[in-house]
Amino acid sequence: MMNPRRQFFRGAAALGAAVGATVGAATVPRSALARLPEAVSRSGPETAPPATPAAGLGYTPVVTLNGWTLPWRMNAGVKEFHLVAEPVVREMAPGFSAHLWGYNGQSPGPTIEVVEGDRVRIFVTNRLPEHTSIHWHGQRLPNGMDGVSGLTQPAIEPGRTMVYEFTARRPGTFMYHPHADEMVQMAMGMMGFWVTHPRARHPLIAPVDRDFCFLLAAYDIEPGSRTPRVMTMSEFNLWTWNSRIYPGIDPLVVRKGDRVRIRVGNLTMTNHPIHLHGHEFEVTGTDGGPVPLAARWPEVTTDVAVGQMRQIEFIADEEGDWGFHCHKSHHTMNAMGHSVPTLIGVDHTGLAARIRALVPDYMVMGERGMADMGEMTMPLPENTAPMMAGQGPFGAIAMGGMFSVIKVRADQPPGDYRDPGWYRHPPGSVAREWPGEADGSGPATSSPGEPTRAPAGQATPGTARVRKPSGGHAH
Ligand SMILES: [Cu+2]
Repeated sequence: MMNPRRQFFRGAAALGAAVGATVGAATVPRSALARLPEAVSRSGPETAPPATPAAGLGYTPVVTLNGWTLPWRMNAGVKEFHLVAEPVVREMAPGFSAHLWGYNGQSPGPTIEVVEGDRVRIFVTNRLPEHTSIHWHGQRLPNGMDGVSGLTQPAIEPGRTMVYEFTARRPGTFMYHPHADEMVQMAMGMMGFWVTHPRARHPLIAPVDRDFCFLLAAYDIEPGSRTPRVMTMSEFNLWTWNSRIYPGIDPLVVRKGDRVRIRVGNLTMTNHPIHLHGHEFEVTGTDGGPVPLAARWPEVTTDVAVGQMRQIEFIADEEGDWGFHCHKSHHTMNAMGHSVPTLIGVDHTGLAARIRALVPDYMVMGERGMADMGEMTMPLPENTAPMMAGQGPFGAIAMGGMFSVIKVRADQPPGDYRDPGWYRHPPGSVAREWPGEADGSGPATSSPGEPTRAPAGQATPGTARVRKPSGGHAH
């Protein structure tokens, strides 16, 4: 839940309290800490609705999937933020929490949302056991504000606060992350989103009705444990959006006809082809800026390479519950051992019982494929994510990792992000079981619009039956 002190924070903003800290990636004296903007913290993984109503803002506020936007205060025309780098507990899915590092109580950290031309001052307090820094990925800024420890600034030592200040010069989609002991700190979940909205109508940045953002992050957490292995380079077992795994990732709820923007940044060590069902989208921008109109084309999948950001846009004009996921099939699964042998087609008859006499919990997995895993409730170690999970209206969804659902509803009120529940399909619009014999013979009856009956006994495997427009049929 949002910290109730936030209300106080907003009140304090009106007072315009002066901050006496030294500016310029310099250490803030301890005496000045009392006057820093309050470090607002948040513990829950729920998706926070926009903090401010869109009216009067001049832009549609971004919604951070299973995350939130960092409040700021105005101080003599400067937007002031306070980030705290610290150890956090992140619930990745119900029943499974990880010990990560992040910002202000969460991994990823809160989204920083500003407007083109804003003067921005960000205080960064380090409560980690080692030094850190923050790099503002993609921003135009003075070199000394780029956040590369050792190269452009001294590292922020534990217990110290440093301050960054620059003007958000170009509108777009950005992120922030440490540039100090990066391998460890990003493997532990230190990252956050940054959105700069255009100040006025922009020829390449369309107004949208919904604007979502999330970061791709990968973790290697052994089943039953809580802390990521930081040395892992390729064998990750948790593929997350904003450090959440399906079914822990909230749906993206939109109103039919909305123009929807989704911003995605990749801080894993591999690429992720992000795929949308039921609609075509265009890539309208990257962390390099808006894409020229002549360089946009329709897609249903776009690859987000390592260290890249993509913003996609589409008109949500088809009602329903539409899958939205990484197309690498191993990235829509949760923790499992990669050493599980492929057993499809292997006859296990009688084998399990014989092994169970020696190993009581032994279960045979995978001889009919692995879909059974979605329905199986085998004994798991405490604090372990199910490998594939998620119950839908028709049964097990059997997905994990980088998967969510875009819920398009005609009756979803504008600006309402609450989950409307599962889609209620119009009668006759759901794939249905073929009523005939499983061996390929026809159904008992036929009618217009229904599959045509084949005379009993005439169908042979491999025979194609063609139904002509006249309603007759041929063999
Ligand atoms: Cu992927």
